Amino acid sequence: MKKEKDFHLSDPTWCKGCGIYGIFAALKKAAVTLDLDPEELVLVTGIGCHGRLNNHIKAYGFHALHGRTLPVASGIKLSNHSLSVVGISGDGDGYSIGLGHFIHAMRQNIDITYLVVDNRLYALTQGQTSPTSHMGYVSPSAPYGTKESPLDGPQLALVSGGTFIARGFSGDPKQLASLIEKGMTHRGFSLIEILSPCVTHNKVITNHWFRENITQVDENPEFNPKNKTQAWERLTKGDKIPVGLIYVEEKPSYGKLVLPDKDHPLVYNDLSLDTERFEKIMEEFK
Ligand SMILES: Cc1ncc(C[n+]2csc(CCOP(=O)(O)OP(=O)(O)O)c2C)c(N)n1
Ligand code: SF4
Repeated sequence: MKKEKDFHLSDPTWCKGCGIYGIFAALKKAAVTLDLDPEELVLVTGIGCHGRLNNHIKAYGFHALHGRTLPVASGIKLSNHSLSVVGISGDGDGYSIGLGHFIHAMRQNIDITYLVVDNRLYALTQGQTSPTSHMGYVSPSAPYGTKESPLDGPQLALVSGGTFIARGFSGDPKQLASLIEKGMTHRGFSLIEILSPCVTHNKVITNHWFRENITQVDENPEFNPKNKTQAWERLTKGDKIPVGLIYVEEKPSYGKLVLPDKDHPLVYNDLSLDTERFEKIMEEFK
């Protein structure tokens, strides 16, 4: 059995107190609980402070273009389905430039886990307004205050056909690790949005603010995450931000539907190169 230190490649350099440290801890914990080997895990990240997560975790890593986490993660999973693939985006990366991919990956139900680090701004580029920034947020890109309503990722996921929708908080890495484990065990697309303070640029939505403004979905014993109506009500009613496993549904994943043939080379993972075919293709492009 591996230990968390087996997934620790190097010490991170995020600002002191940054929420991403909690996500770093939770990811390593989830990998240990799932009894993974580093070579069975792939972390695909976008561009942003969150993007440094794969620099410090011992696993395969792919630092994708800004907003392109999901196409890369989907491609890796569909070409080698034995890997555990985790995509990681920021709220800018995932809900702005990468939003089209988010909706399509959701309805395709590709078997990957997607973590969206929601610090409510573009952190790496110095705190500009992002799609989840609150109305009135004064930022370098909105000096008179943000005039747009924020986007809610889990709400969008539910109406886009998401089959596993959860929200965690970087200040509770134990619960977050358990949500990541459940997401990675789910056979289909799993979204885990992670509330995570940016202590350097966000002086309003702080760690304390998140603690004061979240509510646990399982506090209500009547809540059933398999009930879509209840999930929608939980996501849209009330003043507090629901945290926990919000919705889960069993549905065949994209991989199961497109690769039903057990003898298909991708299914038994024979990724050896068919040299003859490859040379023929290359010849056509000469
Ligand atoms: C195509 C493209 N557009 C814009 C940028 C500039 N850029 C780099 S990171 C970033 C936003 C980062 O915000 P987010 O995705 O929320 O990540 P965070 O830094 O908050 O973790 C932007 C706009 C880029 N690298 N590539
Ligand atoms: S700028 Fe914000 S998100 Fe980036 S490392 Fe610092 S605290 Fe974390």
